[in-house]
Amino acid sequence: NVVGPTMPVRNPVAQGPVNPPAHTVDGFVEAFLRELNFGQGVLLSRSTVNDQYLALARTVQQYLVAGWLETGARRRQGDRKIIGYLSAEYLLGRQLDNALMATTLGEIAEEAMTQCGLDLARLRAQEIEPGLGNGGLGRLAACFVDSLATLDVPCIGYGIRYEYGIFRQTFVDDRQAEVPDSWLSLGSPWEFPHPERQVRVAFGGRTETTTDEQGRERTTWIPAWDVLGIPYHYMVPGYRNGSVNTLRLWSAKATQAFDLQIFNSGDYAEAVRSQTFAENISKVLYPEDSTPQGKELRLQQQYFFVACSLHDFIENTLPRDFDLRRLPERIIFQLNDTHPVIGIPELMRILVDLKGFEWDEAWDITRECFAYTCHTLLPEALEVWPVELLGRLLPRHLEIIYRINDNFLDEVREAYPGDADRVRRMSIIAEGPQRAVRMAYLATIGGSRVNGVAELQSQLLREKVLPDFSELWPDKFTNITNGVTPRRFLHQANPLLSTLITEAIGPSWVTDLEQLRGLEPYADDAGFREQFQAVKQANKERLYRELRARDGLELPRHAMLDVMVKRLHEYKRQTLKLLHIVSLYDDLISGDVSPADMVSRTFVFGAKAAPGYYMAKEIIYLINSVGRTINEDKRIEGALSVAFPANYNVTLAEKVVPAADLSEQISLAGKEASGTGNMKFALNGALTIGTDDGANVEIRALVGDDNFFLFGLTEPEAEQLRADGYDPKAFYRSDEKLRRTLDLLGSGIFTGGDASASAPLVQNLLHDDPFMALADFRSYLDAQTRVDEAYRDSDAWTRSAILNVARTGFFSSDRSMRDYLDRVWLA
Ligand code: F58
Repeated sequence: NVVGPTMPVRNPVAQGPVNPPAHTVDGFVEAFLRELNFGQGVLLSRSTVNDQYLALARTVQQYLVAGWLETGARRRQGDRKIIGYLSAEYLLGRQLDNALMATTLGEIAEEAMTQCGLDLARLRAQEIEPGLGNGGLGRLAACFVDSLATLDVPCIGYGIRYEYGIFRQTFVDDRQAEVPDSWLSLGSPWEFPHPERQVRVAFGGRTETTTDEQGRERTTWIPAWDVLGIPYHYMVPGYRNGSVNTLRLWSAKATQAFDLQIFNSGDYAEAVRSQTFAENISKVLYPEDSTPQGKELRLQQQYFFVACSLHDFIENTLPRDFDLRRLPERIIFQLNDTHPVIGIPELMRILVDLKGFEWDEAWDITRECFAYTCHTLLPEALEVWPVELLGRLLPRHLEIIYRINDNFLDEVREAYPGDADRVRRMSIIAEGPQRAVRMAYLATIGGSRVNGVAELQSQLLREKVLPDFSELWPDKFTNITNGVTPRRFLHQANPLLSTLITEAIGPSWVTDLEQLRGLEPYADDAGFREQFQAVKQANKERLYRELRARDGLELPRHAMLDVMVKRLHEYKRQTLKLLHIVSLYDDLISGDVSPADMVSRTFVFGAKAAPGYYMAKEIIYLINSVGRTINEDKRIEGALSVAFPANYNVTLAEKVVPAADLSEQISLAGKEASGTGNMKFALNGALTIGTDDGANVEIRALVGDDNFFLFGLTEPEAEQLRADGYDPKAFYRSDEKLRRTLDLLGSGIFTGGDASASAPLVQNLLHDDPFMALADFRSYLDAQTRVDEAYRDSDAWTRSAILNVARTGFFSSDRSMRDYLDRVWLA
């Protein structure tokens, strides 16, 4: 229960880190009890589950810290180039499991907790995951830092320590309601605050230009206000290689807590007004999606974390007298989408205004220090900042952007004499409807490389989004197909499959995922197929237990598990999935198909809608309404059921993905940049029904047409249809099944008899349907019929599932990282 101060302090005066606790159950128990007693200040007998969780987390950290300190020292001594990953989002997921896996402490911790009379699983469940991201983009950043640590590549992940991450989703009367995500409320054992390494970040004010004795113009920025950035460090352990990188997230703090005079006068609210204002900067992650909003604070957030990060690297990470002309040898800042692009003018400001560089030399350095990844194809998702706003918040940066633009447009004029239209098209400054800075253009001009995240998107990026730039600089553009970490999404999330794989091909696939190829012959081995099926069934039951405990959902044990989990967006077409469900329900209640003849399916949805995205919220409402009606209808004898657990997140994904039979990747072709959920499902042996979009294209090429259900318009076909004047009504009129399905959805039977409740979506589909769900409906239904047929032959299905696992090793984020190293960072 209590430990005395018996542990010797090993080398109190040494330079290196002290030794971690012994890698034994006894060593673990002792370290754990010390954390509980001295860290939490409680006895085991009086401790709460939260005390125990916090002590456990700190214990596991003790084993990692030596590697962390040693890695840091090694990095500082060496002169390797560092990857500065700049990302406004990191969707990390729970840390404890990951740390146990990285340190091979899983079994020791389990036994140690048992010896203390505790249940490791219960303590694991106590952790609130840091949801510091919206979806794919934020999760990708988390996968990338995992892979870089595993590859022992020097990387600092820079971002924002939001006090509130992505909102917690609940459903009230089938509609989404958002609750703040107070992930820090019970303590955050994984972070190391460093207030002494605070950085001051300025905003607003004006600039002044003077001429020095040599006749050179020098500009000074006289800001109006400032905030402090406090770094919080997090360990990013590599997989069992002792290497631990750092994630450095910035928290905003007011330069002055309050105005003492005003406070003493009794106006307490006014006394802390400026503090509240400043600290709002890292208060909450903005889940804005449809169009960028919450504008001003968002730009503040972006500049805040980028300014902190650049300062941190140049002043605190580089050796003291480092020659900044050699900066590109030591750092490449990877811009995760346009959110950190303000870093380009910020580095110019540092070099020119603060370090005295000439413009041209500073520009040559800057361009080598940045590279840009674009994660979208939707024009409305490309960030632009009104000139008025940017100039008000960052007057010096706006001047710098103008000068970058002037120089760049001179280059364009020289390359294309007399082509004024091209100059206007390529300008960083959009002239109308309001003057605005196009951040993707700034990133393309100011970076050494631009990449898309899957083959098709990279091609469309060159041809449609940035065609003038790819014509001017064809070599600047490249593709790097996304990947996911096999540690979290296969080894950790799917321990049963992981064991089965290791028994077949040995353990090294975990860091060399192409080895999964070795499973191919097992697809034809009946005994292996049986084991594979048993794993899938066990994973389904694990999910059902979880959904029962977490959401009170009761699901049938034997049904095809048909899963669509991703952000809610019209282009991803959750609506098309809904139409499929309604059409099957129609088959049943009209008597066309008897429940016994239908392949029973359980549909699982997981999706958050951006709070300001009206149509997305209507879609959530209708999924819930349809689901409720179907689940309660006794006539269909449980042939169909729908589960929409609220608050889908990384933690739930780790249970959902391994259980799925069918993965829904049904975006309109040409809209999904890549997708990464699609990769996770295939790697866990789900078959994909999907369009020719994003990384689906590459998944299908690898797994083969026989092991993938393709449907829908291709990107050129969708473009053509749009050009010809897309009329959703025409599809409604000519396809009876579609008509019945939409009529049923709009009839009110799902919405308590109130037809008007489904009208916003139904009318939108009939009259606008911007993502062509009606055009793809027939093809989707046919593909789903093929799915049913395939599923009836469970042996053949399992064979396909195994081949999906065997052939998708390409989608490891380790491979993505090697591609970035080859084509971007060390190119
Ligand atoms: C996603 N973008 C893409 N954005 O949609 C997906 O195809 C891709 O696989 C993934 O990036 C990784 O490359 C994405 O998740 C966001 O979450 C935005 C962040 C900023 C606010 C609006 C949503």
